[in-house]
Amino acid sequence: MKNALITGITGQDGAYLSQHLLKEGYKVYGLIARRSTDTLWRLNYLGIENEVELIEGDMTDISSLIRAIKISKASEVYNLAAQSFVGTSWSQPILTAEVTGVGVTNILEAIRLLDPSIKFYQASTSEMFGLIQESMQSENTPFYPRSPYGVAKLYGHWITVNYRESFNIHASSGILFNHESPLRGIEFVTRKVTDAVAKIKLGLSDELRLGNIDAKRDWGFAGDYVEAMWMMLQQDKPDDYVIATGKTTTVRDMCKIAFDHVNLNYDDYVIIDPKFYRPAEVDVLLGNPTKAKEKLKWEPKTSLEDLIIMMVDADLGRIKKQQQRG
Ligand code: NAP
Ligand code: F7E
Repeated sequence: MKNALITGITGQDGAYLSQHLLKEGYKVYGLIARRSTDTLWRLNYLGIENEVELIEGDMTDISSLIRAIKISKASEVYNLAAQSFVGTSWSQPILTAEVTGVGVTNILEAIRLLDPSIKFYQASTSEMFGLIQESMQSENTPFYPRSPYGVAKLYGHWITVNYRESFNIHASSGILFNHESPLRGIEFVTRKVTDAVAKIKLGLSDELRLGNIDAKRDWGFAGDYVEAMWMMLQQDKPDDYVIATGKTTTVRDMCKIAFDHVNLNYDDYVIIDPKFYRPAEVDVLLGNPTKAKEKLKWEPKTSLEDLIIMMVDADLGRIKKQQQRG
């Protein structure tokens, strides 16, 4: 049996990746940061809370990472932990740099010191392309990050490449475009929309305040994307891969899909609120997943329509349950 360690196990991707690795027969360990509230709701939602082993630790505390690697005896480490909300990265730029950027070096150092044969996955992002330099972004497109988050992730990406080249570590960087699910944090635009649509439909709200709805994103389903992470670590050689659908859609059209699903007109409820504009915007992202298709045999399985409908239905179900509980 193989052991895996996931940092960020309580996040959206951490939950789906745990589920996938359990299905593949792994013993799954997760790094869990100390918080004053319960962070296990996603593992709970998937019914796997008791199937994973949690080890306390923090990306900014290298001794806790060394401890987690020793306890887990992991042969694969998936680094998903991050301050991952772009908006917050302007109000907490230094925390974002320390967790999302330097945190990657902390875990790579822990691997280098303990056992450089451990395979490593870094959760890189399409935000590194930012102000896009090519209309479709691939592994060869130059980067131009537009937020403190994007800048921190670019550091994480290059330090991963550097440890691969300097120390021969099997370290891969997945450049993942936006991926969503019913487990997405409520601050991200898709979930903000699907939650609001459910509340409006059930008479609990009558408006949805958004920022730049002309922004375009290449959105996929998180459940599909975690499979690509695992596939990268099963390759003979480490590498960088773009994971995307190859389709881009405006926030406005994504809203339409969500409202249409419950027979409402988005125009009657969406209010543009400049409070949600960003100091520097990433206007459009569109990924080219050809390399992942050819080398990993990975393909996205879920359309944006199916994804948004899945999320609206999950939010409707959640809110109805809460109402029944009173
Ligand atoms: P998420 O839901 O925000 O999860 C982030 C995880 O990081 C949570 O488990 C969080 O723990 C943990 N974390 C935050 N600060 C930490 C710290 N100082 N020490 C230890 N753990 C810490 O993010 P996600 O959507 O699953 O994304 C997973 C990774 O992929 C992230 O690195 C993200 O930046 C990257 N990414 C995401 C997307 C996307 O579209 N989802 C696309 C490209 C890349 P708590 O629960 O305790 O806060
Ligand atoms: O914004 C616009 C916003 O916050 C998408 C993270 O997982 O994916 C995510 O980052 C777009 C932006 O995701 C609102 O301005 C309009 O153009 O859902 P988001 P993101 O910033 O693309 C990447 C790949 C990551 O790596 C990140 O970790 O939607 N938008 N109005 C809004 N966005 C939000 N959040 N809220 C609004 O009201």
